[in-house]
Amino acid sequence: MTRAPQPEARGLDITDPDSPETRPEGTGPDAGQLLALYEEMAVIRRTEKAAHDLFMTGLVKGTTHLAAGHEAVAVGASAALRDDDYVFATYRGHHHALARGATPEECLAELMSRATGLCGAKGGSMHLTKASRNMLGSYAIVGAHLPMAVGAAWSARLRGTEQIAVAFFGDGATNIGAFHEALNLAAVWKLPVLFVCENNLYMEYTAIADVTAVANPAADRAPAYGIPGEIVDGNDVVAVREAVARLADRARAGEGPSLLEAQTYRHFGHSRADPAAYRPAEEVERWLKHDPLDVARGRLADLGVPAETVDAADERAAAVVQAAVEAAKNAPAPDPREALTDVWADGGAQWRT
Ligand SMILES: Cc1ncc(C[n+]2csc(CCOP(=O)(O)OP(=O)(O)O)c2C)c(N)n1
Ligand SMILES: [Mg+2]
Repeated sequence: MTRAPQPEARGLDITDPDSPETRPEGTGPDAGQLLALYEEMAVIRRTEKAAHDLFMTGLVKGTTHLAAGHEAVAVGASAALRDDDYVFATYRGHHHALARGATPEECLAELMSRATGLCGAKGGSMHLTKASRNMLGSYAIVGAHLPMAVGAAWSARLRGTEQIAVAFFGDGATNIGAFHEALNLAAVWKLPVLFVCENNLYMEYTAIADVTAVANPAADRAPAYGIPGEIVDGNDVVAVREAVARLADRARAGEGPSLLEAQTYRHFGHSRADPAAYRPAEEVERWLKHDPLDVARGRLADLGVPAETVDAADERAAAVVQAAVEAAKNAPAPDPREALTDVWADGGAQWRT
């Protein structure tokens, strides 16, 4: 099959780190805040690398969809949200669970089916959920959680809480019916929901450009629903934070939903041992040079933060994840008697009878 030309981002050139589009002006975080965001991203990167290594040694069963490369989307967005806002993610959702307060130990234990896992080993890699922090799940059916986010936003509206709901999804979801249904209903009811597409240029093994009629698969669909559709450099934590803060304010103020397309790239294949050989070497190289951690390092240098200070943050992240790997490895398997707990809202299994 002939590959269609790759879509070019509107007004965004990832090869030029100093372009105004990749370094937007405005009220960015101060050095301390940015260093904290950097460290969060470093923890996610190392957790994903650990998940990969544990999978390769047979300690993670099933499959994993790693978000290494997508860190700035989760961390930037989370930094702009209230603690009680609702977050919905996909099977590529480790970064969102971590950004919303799950610990590396909880996540890795869940992947290794340990009793101490985030969901007591009932979820696994594709279903990380931290309900206590309103991270209401990771969903394996492409597009399925967008209408759920609309429901959460509707609930917030009815309760008058000024919470918003954020649905993170991949570029592939933009060709799914549920995406269009969710956008339409959210727009008609002016609900406080933010749709964030993590456009990493590929679905499983197919380039989104090969099967999509418009160049920007999410943002270009927004006008059809009369809502704002923006593109942001998804590898720039500051740019993501700024865009999400602005669109979240809009939603909280009753002005309705928005669609944000965050351009990013996955460092691993789609899942498990996919070597992603279908991606052109030049494309991979270009995106790896635009690594979210390096972009943040560049911004920290601009703010006068010495490289050793950033290295120290990396070392702290490495120590946290190393300790998490050990703790998860040493954690017990779940008790079979727990198999039917926490499968229903009241924690019981009465619904079965
Ligand atoms: C409704 C549905 N169709 C097909 C699949 C199989 N599938 C799993 S992941 C995936 C690719 C989705 O790509 P994208 O939305 O771009 O997300 P990414 O994996 O790039 O994060 C597909 C087709 C599925 N899980 N659900
Ligand atoms: Mg994709």
